[in-house]
Amino acid sequence: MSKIIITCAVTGSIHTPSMSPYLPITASEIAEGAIGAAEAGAAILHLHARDPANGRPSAEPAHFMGFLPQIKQRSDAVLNISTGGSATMTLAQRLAAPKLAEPEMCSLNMGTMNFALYPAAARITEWKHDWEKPFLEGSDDLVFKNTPRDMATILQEMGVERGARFEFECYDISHLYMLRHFVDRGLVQGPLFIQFVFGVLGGMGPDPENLTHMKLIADKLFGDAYAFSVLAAGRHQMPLITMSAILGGHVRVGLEDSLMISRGVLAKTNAEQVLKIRRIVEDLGREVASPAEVRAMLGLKGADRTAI
Ligand code: KMH
Ligand code: ZN
Repeated sequence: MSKIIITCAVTGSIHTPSMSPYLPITASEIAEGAIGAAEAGAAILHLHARDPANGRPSAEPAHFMGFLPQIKQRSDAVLNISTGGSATMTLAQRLAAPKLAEPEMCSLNMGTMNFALYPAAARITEWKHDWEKPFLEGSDDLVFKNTPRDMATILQEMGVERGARFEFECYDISHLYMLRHFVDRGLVQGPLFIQFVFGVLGGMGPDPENLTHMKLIADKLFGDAYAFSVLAAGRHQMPLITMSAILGGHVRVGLEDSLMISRGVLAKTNAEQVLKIRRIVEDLGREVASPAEVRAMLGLKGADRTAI
């Protein structure tokens, strides 16, 4: 089995400040969270930005540039900037910071879907900021738009024109066939890094059968031209990424995907989750890949060719 890639998704755009006091919000919190995760063994850092004043998901390049240079200076990890942003953002907003920073990696979401966050609102009794409740409750009538034209635009503007490689976010079997379509169109070249995403309400559920089936279909569609990673939301995170490690896949942790470190216990840092999965996978006999090894595995352009 190949060395295992640990990705850490530091803050995301799903969780809101009232859900955990440990959710990184300011530039220094995001930078410290990312650097701590890298020091713990994360080779790829998946990054979103937030408005430091209230923790709201932000597409502002200035908010990204508040932490990107620090992370680059203080770690060798691969910087992977989300092009997904939040479902509330336009594509132009979602691409503003990635186009400016020209990172080694970007995420690419492989289909339009529902991205339902509203069930979480019912569990919050005290709100820190006015925007949180409507943000979460409004997701019952929100479409996370990723049309083929949107995907082609991202592949062109981030891949062809800026040399980024992709974390292909696949929430469903249909997304694998869409990725195959873009391979056939010549807009995507291997080695492919495919993120199987479980437990988002609007995507596939966190059932182990879905993981084995996603792998079965990805094997059929991509042969040995791909590597898969797994992320799972909330309490499903550790069981499913452990299953990925057993199946020869890679793993993603981070407070973007789960706020917990164990049942009923909030994670205080991203590094805690990195260290937990690192202990598990090393006990299973997997060796953790370094950023340099990940760059070789995924054919990345190198940290010196970013604009950060
Ligand atoms: N939030 C995760 C479920 C993206 O940033 O492009 C998927 C994700 C999407 O990370
Ligand atoms: Zn993300």
